[in-house]
Amino acid sequence: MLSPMLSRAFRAAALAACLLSAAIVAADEVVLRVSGAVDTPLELTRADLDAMPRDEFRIPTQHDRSVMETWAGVPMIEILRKAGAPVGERLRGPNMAGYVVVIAEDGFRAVYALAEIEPRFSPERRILVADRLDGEPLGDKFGNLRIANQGEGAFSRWVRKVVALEVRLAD
Ligand SMILES: Nc1nc2c(c(=O)[nH]1)N[C@H]1C(S)=C(S)[C@@H](COP(=O)(O)O)O[C@H]1N2
Ligand SMILES: [Mo]
Repeated sequence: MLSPMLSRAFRAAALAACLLSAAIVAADEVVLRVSGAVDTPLELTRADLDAMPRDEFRIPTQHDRSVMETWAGVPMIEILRKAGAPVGERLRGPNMAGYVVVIAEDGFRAVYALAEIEPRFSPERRILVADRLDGEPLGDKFGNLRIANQGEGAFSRWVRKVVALEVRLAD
């Protein structure tokens, strides 16, 4: 039998381990699928995203413009390049009808045109597939990934709980 003190310590340690494992998200978990009009469909893990070119920006929060927060992640253009989507020099002619459907775990979807994502067309705009807020993983409210989009007035396309990007050409 454990003494009451030891057993209390044991329970505290077990609880701490449990909380810790919830906070640490597996690096090899697939967090983003990229499909559709791409050369190479992708299944990206957290480690893949960590190894890609990254960017961040500081922006007033949606609900209190006097508070700033920093969103960090992989620019969506980098993910499209890696998948072989028709961006860069290929973004012309019929590919000008190209767009990305951002799909969330809850079924919410939002569309970004390829020309909004491609810096050659939209040098002022920054669209991240963000995985950190103020240096921390996003947590339950935002899911693994959230679109963070600097350069528009509303937050409706800041898709939370992003699980997939589907590249399409309009009919
Ligand atoms: N997955 C998901 N993302 C979403 C939404 C949603 O319903 N589901 N709503 C959007 C809208 S309309 C807004 S205004 C912003 C901000 O939502 P929040 O205030 O709940 O963070 O999230 C956007 N992202
Ligand atoms: Mo909204």
